[in-house]
Amino acid sequence: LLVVILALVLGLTLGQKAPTFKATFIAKCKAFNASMVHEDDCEKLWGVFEQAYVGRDPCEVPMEAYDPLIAAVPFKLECKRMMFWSKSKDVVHEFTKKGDCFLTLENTLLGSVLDGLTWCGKKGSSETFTTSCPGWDDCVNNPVRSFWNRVSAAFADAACGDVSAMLNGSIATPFNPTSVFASIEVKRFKYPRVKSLNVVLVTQANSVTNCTNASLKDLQKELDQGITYNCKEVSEARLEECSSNKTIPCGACW
Ligand code: N1C
Repeated sequence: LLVVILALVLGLTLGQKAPTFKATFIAKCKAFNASMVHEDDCEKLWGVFEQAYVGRDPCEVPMEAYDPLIAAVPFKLECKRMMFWSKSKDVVHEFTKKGDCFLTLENTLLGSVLDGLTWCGKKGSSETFTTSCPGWDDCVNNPVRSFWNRVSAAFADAACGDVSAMLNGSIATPFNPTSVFASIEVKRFKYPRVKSLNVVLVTQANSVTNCTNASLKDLQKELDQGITYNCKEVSEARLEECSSNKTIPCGACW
């Protein structure tokens, strides 16, 4: 009997049509913060979002196409606790799950709804496609890349005080000029709104990089005059300890 039930459930699950991109967007929007977002707000937001790319050539969507979306969702967050990252997505989100220490873009409505998704439009169509869309590097003005560029710019514009950034110490160039962090976010940090940039360089046993890395010198040169720069090497093991051990207070990990 168990086998039959299992087979039935599995068959049903597999047989189900994948939810449309719109349905995923709305469901993730509603799930984000039920108390903050009204149900019809998510429907409205979808309308503003799809305007950016629907009916357009998927290589001709500039970041400005998302200006109305950004205007519709102002960042109402504590600017002092913002965390940026580059090539360290998994470890940073594992760490911010701990709770109230830091906020990443994925802790905001737009970041959480669109994280992990792919979408594009087509000339002469009013549909949203999720397959055969241009990849990140296939063309500069693709819908996904332009979205992250635009929303990251807005996120960086909202930062204030002491800003943190988790960078990857296991690669030769933790501050890569082509990354969103380097090409968009750092350029938007302005003194005196932003007082300091505190780099957490995540290291592993086989790490190739430390805080003296040449690309981090470039980062310091890029910073608006007046912003204090700090860098600290923190092992991935230590970060994991901090995420799992709730007795380590916020801010005491490094
Ligand atoms: O290019 P990156 O890193 O430097 O971008 C990370 C940087 C962070 O500080 C975020 O604020 O830019 C923001 N950001 C995201 O929050 C984000 N979530 C998911 C940028 N990109 C984001 N993604 C996806 O990760 C996006 O689709 C793109 O492909 C990667 C970029 O990650 P990266 O190169 O490690």
